[in-house]
Amino acid sequence: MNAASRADAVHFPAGVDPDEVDLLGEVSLPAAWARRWAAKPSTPTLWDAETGWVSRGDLARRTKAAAGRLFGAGLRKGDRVVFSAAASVDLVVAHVAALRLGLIAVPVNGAYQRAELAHIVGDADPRAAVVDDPERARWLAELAPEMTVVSPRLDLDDAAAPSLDLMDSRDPALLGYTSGTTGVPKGAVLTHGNLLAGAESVRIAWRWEPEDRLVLALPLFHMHGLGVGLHGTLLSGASAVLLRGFSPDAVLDAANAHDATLFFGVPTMYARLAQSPRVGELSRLRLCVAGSAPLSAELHRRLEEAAGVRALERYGMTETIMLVSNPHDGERRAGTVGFPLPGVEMRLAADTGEVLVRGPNVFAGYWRRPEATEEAFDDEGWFRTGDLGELDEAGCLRLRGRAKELVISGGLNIYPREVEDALRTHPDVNDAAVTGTPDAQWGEIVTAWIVPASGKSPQLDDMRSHLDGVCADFKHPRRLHLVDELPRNALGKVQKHLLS
Ligand code: MCA
Ligand code: AMP
Repeated sequence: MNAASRADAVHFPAGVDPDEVDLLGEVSLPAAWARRWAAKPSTPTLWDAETGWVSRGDLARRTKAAAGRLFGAGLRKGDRVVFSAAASVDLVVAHVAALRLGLIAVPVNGAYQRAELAHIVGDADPRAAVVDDPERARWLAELAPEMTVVSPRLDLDDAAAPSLDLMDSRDPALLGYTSGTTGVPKGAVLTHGNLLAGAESVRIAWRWEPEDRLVLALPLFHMHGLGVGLHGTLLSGASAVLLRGFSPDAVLDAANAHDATLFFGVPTMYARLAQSPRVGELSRLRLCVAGSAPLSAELHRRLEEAAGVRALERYGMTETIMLVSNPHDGERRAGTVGFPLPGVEMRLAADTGEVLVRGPNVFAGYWRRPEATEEAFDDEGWFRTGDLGELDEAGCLRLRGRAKELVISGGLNIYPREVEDALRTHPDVNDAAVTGTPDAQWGEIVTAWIVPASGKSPQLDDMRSHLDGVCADFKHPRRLHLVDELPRNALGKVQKHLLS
C-alpha cells in the first residue's frame, strides 16, 4: 500500500513510514514494560497520595513479588481475576502482576451492586478478586466461596514467581464487560496483542514521550483509564499521577505540583473544568484528550477561549480500545472524532452508515458466547461498532448517532434494557422504557417512562430505591414521566424517538 494513501497516515510523525511500523513488534505489554523498566530503573513512573512516587525499578520488583504471591495462591495462566478498586499504586501493581503471569484481568466498576457482580462472577468464573470495598468483598465471597478475595495490597503469602512476561500476542489478557449492541453484559476478550496495539497506536499518534506526565483521574476499571491512560503511560516509559477521583481542583493541583503535561477526560470532566475559575491553568498542559462520549463543539470552543486548549477528541470502545482520533499535528475539528488510528481500518456500512472496523486492536470475541461473537462481525471480519457516522471529503469521521440502544452519562454506559427490566419488577409498574435526555453537564441523563399499574402513581424516589442493590447508582433514572402507554410499532418494539 502507498503509505501516503493510508487513512491513518495523518497520525505518524514526519519521517516515519507507516508501512515500517509494526504495532505488535513488542509482542505483549508486559514484555514491552519489562524492557522499559530495565532500561532506566530509577525513573519515577507512578504517583499516588498514599505511596508517593514509585520508580520503574520499584514497579519491576513489586509486580514480580505480587506475581509470586498470586502464583503461590494457585493462580495459573488463563485464570480470571476480578479487579474492582479505586485507582492506586497497589491496584496497578496487582493488575500488572496478573498480566505478567498470564492471568486474565476482569476490571469491574466499583459502583456495581450485588446483582451486577453476580452476573459477572457467574459469567467470567473468576478464581480470585481484588477489591477495596469490604461490602463488595463480602458479596463476592458469598457469591463464589471458593474464590480468593483480597485487597489491592494482595495480602497473600510470599512465594517465588515463575518466569514472567512470556505471553503470545494471541493469549487473552483482559475481559471487558460491556453489553455491546444488545442484551446482557458480555466479556469482550482482549488479547495481549489487542492491548499492545491499542496503547501503541495512541503512543505514536499523540507523540507520547518518556518526559510526559499524565494526570490520571479516570477510574482504572474502564478502558479509557486503564487501556489508554495506564497502559499507554507504562508503554511510553512516561509517568502518571493517579487520583482516586475527579474534581477540577484536584486535577489542576496535581498538574501544578507534578509538572504534568497530559490530561485525559470524559466530556463531563471538561464541562466541570470549564466552569472552574481556574480553567486557564489547563494551558500548562501540552495535550488534553477527550472521549468516551461526544464533546460538544460548544464546549470545545469554550475550552479554547478560556484556556487556549484545543482539546483532542478521540473515539473508542471497550471491544477495540481506541479507534479514531483527531490529529496531534494538524487541525482538531470540533464535533468530529478524526481519522483512524495507526493500524485501524475503518469504513461505513453502505446502507446504514454504521462504523465498521478491523485491526490488531479489535477484540477476539465475546467470552464463551460464539453466537454474539458471530453477530458482532460481518463475513469479512469487520466489527460492527453500533455507532453511526459520516465522513467528510478528507476522510474525517463525525459520529451522528447510535444504532445500538445506549445512554452515556458522564462517560459511563447505561443499557436501557437492563434498567427497564429492573423497573418492570416493581408492583406499581405495568411497563417501562428508558431513554437518554440531553444534559449540559452529564451529556445525557437517564429518563424513565412508566406506565403505572391501575390506580398507582409511582414516584422517582420509589423507582430509585427499588433499583438499590440491583443497578449501580449511575444507572438510576434522574427523571420520571408517567404515561398511559408506550408508543410501539407493529412489531411491538417501543418507538423511543417518540418519547420526549
Ligand atoms: C457519578 N454519578 C453518576 C455518574 N458518576 N451519575 C450518572 N452518570 C455518571 N457517570 C452519580 C453519583 O453516584 C452521585 O449520585 C451523583 O452522580 C453525583 O456524584 P458526583 O460526585 O458529582 O460524581 P463524580 O464522582 O464526580 O463522578 C463524575 C465523573 C465519573 C467524574 C464524571 O462519572 C467518571 O469518572 N466518569 C468516567 C467514566 C469512564 O471512565 N468512562 C470510560 C468508559 P447520588 O447523588 O445519587 O449519590 S470506557 C469507554 O467509554 C471507551 C473505551 C472510550 O471511548 O473511552
Ligand atoms: P464502551 O462500551 O464503554 O466501550 O463505550 C463505547 C461507546 O462510547 C462507543 O461505541 C461510542 O458510542 C461512545 N463513544 C466513545 N467515544 C466517543 C466520542 N468521542 N464521541 C461519541 N461517542 C463516543
